[in-house]
Amino acid sequence: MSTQGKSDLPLEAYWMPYTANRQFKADPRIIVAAKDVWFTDDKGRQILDGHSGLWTSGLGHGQEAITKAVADQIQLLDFCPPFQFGHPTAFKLADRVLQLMPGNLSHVFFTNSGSESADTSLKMARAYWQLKGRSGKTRFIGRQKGYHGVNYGGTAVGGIAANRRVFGESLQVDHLRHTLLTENKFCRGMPESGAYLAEELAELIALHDASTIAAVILEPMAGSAGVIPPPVGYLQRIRELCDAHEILLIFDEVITGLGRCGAYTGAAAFGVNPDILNLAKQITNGAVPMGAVIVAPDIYNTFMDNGGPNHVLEFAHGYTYSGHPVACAAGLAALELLVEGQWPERVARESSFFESNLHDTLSEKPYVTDVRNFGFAGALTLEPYKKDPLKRPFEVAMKMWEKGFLVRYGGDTIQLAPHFVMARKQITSLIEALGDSLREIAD
Ligand code: PXG
Ligand code: PLP
Repeated sequence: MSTQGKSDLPLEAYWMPYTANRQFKADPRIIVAAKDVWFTDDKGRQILDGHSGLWTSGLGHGQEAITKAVADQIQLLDFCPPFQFGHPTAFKLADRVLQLMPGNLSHVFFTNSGSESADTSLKMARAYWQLKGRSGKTRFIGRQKGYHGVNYGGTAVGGIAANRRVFGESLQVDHLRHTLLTENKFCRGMPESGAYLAEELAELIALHDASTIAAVILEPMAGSAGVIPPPVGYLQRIRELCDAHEILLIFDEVITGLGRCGAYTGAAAFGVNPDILNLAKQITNGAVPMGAVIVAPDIYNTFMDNGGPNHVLEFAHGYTYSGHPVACAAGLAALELLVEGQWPERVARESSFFESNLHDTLSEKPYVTDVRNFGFAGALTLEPYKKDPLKRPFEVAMKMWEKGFLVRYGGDTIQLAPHFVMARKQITSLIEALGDSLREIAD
């Protein structure tokens, strides 16, 4: 069936985010409905969602318990000022989130997105050291290929060149080398080799001195850059160095959090606990925008202990929509489903099926130069056209859309993120369609 055809929509006014606007408006891909693992497009076609929305909706779309919780909440309390006032659902959700968090993480600050979580966590880290009387600790360390959203702090610590270079410098940041090593190509799950790259942190500490460094921020497994699982032992060594030098460790778990890695957090999956852990996306199953920053007791207590008189606020930060009642209701319902259905456990059990299917079907296909996976996340790197690494993934994704499958393409990669609830035969059909698409663009 042709996917081409004029749209009746007024396409011009909307400046679309992270989108090739000119190409899209010439050949629009309009989604009008979603249920379970399926989208419906404006031609009435059923599209298998191979990316859980945008890593957001692992439980499947249109979950009735979430829809109902949202409807009930909006009728009861559509808005509550979050500054100096509170509503029950925010406290309940914070408490529920904590039960799923690793280590001693103890307090939850709500945001509306992963980008806001990133900037909130960076501001917390700097303010924490100020309050401790260590005001020189202001620098941050990120990692090449890291993604921490699009606000200024997240852009500065991020390490995807195309997302940074036109925006100028803002924070003082150094970047660890990424862990995408040639020797690990086609590795299944976590690579055995590469923990030595954590020693770069020791070198940066020697260069700047720990007295100038506030925090290291990392995705435990890089997501947007195309699924880069950490080498065995790498995160452990980063944690040791942070402890030895009194540097906070922030895990950006916007993708890895709440099931994708076959555990409630990447921290739990990889066995390393951060001081600050950022969530978004899956916290409401994508139904309502929301993010969260979860901190260790020492961080919260440092703010409380240095807050001055009781009527003075301890952290001059917050969003109009922090802990929005409708988002909190969606979050409570989504976490209830996640836990009741034991979906992270299913991801852990089924990840070897996904892994072998992905590697066995796609490793030898045209243009595939690498395949990587962990949990229910997988990516291919494709051989670039001369001077244009972006074009081939675009062509493959368009071929997939024609066939009735949605996959994410970014940089020189194609990314797959099956829903936690996706049936084996649907996973197989997604991966086979990708293999066919690669063969067809090669013809
Ligand atoms: N941190 C991480 C680790 C993310 O993956 C953000 C922060 C920003 O979240 P918001 O909600 O502000 O977008 C993200 C978002 C991709 C892709 O292609 C992934 C994201 C965003 C856009 C594209 O994988 N993740
Ligand atoms: N800009 C102006 C003029 C505002 O009044 C506000 C919030 O009151 C903001 C930006 C920040 O908006 P938000 O709290 O939704 O991030």
